[in-house]
Amino acid sequence: MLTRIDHIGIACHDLDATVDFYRRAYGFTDAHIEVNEEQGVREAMLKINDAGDGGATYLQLLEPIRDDSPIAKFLAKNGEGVHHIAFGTDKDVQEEADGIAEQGVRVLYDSPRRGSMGSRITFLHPKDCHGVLTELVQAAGQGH
Ligand code: CMX
Ligand code: CO
Repeated sequence: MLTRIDHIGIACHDLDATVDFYRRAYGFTDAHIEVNEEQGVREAMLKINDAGDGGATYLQLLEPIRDDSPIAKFLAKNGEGVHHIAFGTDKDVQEEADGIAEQGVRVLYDSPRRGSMGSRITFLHPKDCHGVLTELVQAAGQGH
């Protein structure tokens, strides 16, 4: 079952400046920064609140580290802004994705990949989700 918003992904040109904006404007100071080579990003997860299922809700700020990455392509086409939404699941993320695929939604990965903070992730095609690129997240240590 999808139990919460795990995060909203936001594409930005300058990660440090964007993190600084969210810190100054809203006081979001709990930031986890990491590089995900496979996804081609340097990213910050800003924690907004804890959630009842042991996970939490974040803003994910994404800066491209390669010109051919999905975030670089998105920025070139649209500029900065909301890139995707991510739902947290309380079960195995592949099992969750298989259930959604039965509704005719294309799942982008054959098997889950590594997301922020040791999570397991997959994506649903935006064209099958009324224009919203949608990520499914199984938080580290959850859903078994
Ligand atoms: N939201 C909504 N629509 C999007 C989109 C987005 N983020 N990205 C692309 N699209 C739309 C485009 O507008 C385009 O529509 P039109 O044909 O009507 O113009 C269509 O999808 C194809 O777009 P494209 O620019 O040609 O891009 P690609 O098909 O090469 O890639 C996608 C799109 C979703 C398959 C690719 O971005 C992807 O694999 N994403 C998953 C991985 C990812 O986004 N990683 C970064 C985040 C990592 C993380 O969250 O941890
Ligand atoms: Co994400």
